[in-house]
Amino acid sequence: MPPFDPGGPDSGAMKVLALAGGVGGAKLAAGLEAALPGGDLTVVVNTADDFDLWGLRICPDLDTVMYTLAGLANPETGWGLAGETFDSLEMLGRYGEDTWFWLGDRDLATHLLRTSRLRSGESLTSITRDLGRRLGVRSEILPMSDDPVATVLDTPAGPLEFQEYFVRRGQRDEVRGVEFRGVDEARPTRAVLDGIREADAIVLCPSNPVVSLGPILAVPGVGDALAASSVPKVAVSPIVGGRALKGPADRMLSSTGHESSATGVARFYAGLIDALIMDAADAGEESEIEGLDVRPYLTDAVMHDEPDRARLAREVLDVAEGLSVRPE
Ligand code: FO1
Repeated sequence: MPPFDPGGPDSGAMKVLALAGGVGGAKLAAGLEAALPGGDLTVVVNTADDFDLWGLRICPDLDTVMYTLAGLANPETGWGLAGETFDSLEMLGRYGEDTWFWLGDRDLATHLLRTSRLRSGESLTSITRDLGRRLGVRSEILPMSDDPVATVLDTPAGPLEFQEYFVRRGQRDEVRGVEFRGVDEARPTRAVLDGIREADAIVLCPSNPVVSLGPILAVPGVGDALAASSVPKVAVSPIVGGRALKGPADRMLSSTGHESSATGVARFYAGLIDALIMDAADAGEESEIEGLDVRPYLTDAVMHDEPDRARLAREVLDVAEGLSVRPE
């Protein structure tokens, strides 16, 4: 890709819809928010990692995006809150509970309130919007559906629920297959469909294609609405030099029959995306990606800090704008 031109067209006026999972998605969403004026970014978030613990509904990806956009995220882990304490968890341990999932004291407030409001019949969309607003988040954060979906992984140790696999067992099991339990019955929300319809550009954040963006695309009506949209669709590869930037996406792509490479990511999203932003480490794969009818753009796709997020986000918007003025 030619060097980014900060004097290019003004992307500040665009309405962008981003699809995101957890930490990687949240980082690019933060960059996109910085590059767009308030109200112009909608982030549709994976909820198939959600689960119940001690009667509380935990939505890790929604919270990771919300805390990140609120400037409250733990900078070391990317999930949870900065400066968090774990006294409640320690007390649960004293009662003999298995404290494998690190719920912080302040984070618990989010789960308590969300669970209580869900039990009173409020939708996850409405609760998420309100919590985000209360934390001062400018963008719209939307769950992919208000209906529960659960990722269950087929492994040699048997079927594992996502957090069981990811946190409790430290991603050590080989994933042979993936099921999004409940997805066929999950309904798309009006908010997500409106967001897709109103977007000037759609961004697939550098999240795990199989278990983070896969569930969003599998919600009946959502994948179709995204495919039917004629606006530019740009994905950012979470695979750099054949390896996942974070988490098990590389191993999971390979073990589920895909390729752990930028080309593998392009093939995963082929037919949906117009362009793939990939790291310069993957130079040499461009012609294969072009053969999939996906335009490759090489850049530094690793986000170490906030300036990296903002730079990558501006490059994404620049590519989307370039595609929207492209003659047919
Ligand atoms: N990830 C971990 O690796 N270990 C944890 O103990 C953990 C706790 C946790 C608590 C709240 C929250 O919102 C997220 C948390 N995560 C933890 C992250 C999360 O489970 C995963 O990053 C995502 O589900 C994958 O996107």
